[in-house]
Amino acid sequence: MKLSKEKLLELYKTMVTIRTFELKAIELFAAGKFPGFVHSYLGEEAVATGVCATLETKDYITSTHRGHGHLIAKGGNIDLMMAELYGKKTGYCKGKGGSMHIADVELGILGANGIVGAGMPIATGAAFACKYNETDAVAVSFFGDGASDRATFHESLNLGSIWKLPVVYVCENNGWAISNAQETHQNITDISDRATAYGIPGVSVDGNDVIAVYEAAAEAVERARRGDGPSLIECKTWRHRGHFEGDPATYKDPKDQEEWLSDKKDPIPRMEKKLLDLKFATAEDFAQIKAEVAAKIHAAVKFAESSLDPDPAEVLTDVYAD
Ligand SMILES: Cc1ncc(C[n+]2csc(CCOP(=O)(O)OP(=O)(O)O)c2C)c(N)n1
Repeated sequence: MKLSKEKLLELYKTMVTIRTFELKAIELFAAGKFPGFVHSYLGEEAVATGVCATLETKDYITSTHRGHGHLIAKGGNIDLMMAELYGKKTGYCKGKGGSMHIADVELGILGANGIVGAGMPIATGAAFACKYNETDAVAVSFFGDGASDRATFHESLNLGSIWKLPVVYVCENNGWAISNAQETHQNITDISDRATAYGIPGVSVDGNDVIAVYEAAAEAVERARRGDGPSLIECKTWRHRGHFEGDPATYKDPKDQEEWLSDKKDPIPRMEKKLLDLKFATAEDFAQIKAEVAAKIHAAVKFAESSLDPDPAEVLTDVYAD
């Protein structure tokens, strides 16, 4: 598959947007600017970017507790996400949800989720609705290596496969489930092997190579859209930070950490090298893209900081269905 220069630059810009948003969120959270939790997606940008670039607005995604990158890659509104982190009235959930509950149903973003593994049945249900209503939309579920041990994973893949649903299960294997290394919680190396048990295609890709992720996702999405059922894609990656902001991640071997953060492995310098080699961009182009993105994130912080707090009288509004 040959990707155009424009598409490759778009992938690069999306990864830079996620990284810049996350770096700013980390900085603001450490400065005590907003409450709650931040589970940073730093280092995993290529996964959300590569997968969502194969999707259309009508398609659905379910996200995780580490969800800012998924929302950005699916075209979510950065101002509303930042305002939600700040707990402001203008935020995606009117300030009541915070980082782990952001959704944008119009854009097919069915929600971040604080419950590990909860997105997979939701995506499976969305895919069932797509098939039942005879739309050609597909659903994608993002989840971690830890979540792939949950019953929800196995039940979803079983139902998805038996009903041939248009769904793609994307495992973001960042090597860790909190402080548990993959080899301490599962007796396999490739999580994609689990696809065999459900009779669906399973593939493991370099999750820090946005093009490899895009290509695997494009094939799986096409398969789902033409009615041939689900696929499992494992993207092998690494989270740069601790499990959440505040976790010193002393369980990581410093050598591994150094290697994964090096220009050879980090998805963004890797993409820069690719673009330079192809002569699709120069160092000045990267600087310009980064400046544009920084201005956008700066504007989002301004929007959030100048927004009103929610009215305490509305504390129960939107909490219960009528
Ligand atoms: C059902 C459930 N069990 C446990 C937790 C506590 N918990 C939060 S994140 C996490 C680890 C998730 O690991 P993984 O699925 O690999 O995702 P990652 O954090 O690496 O992105 C756990 C156990 C939870 N939120 N929900």
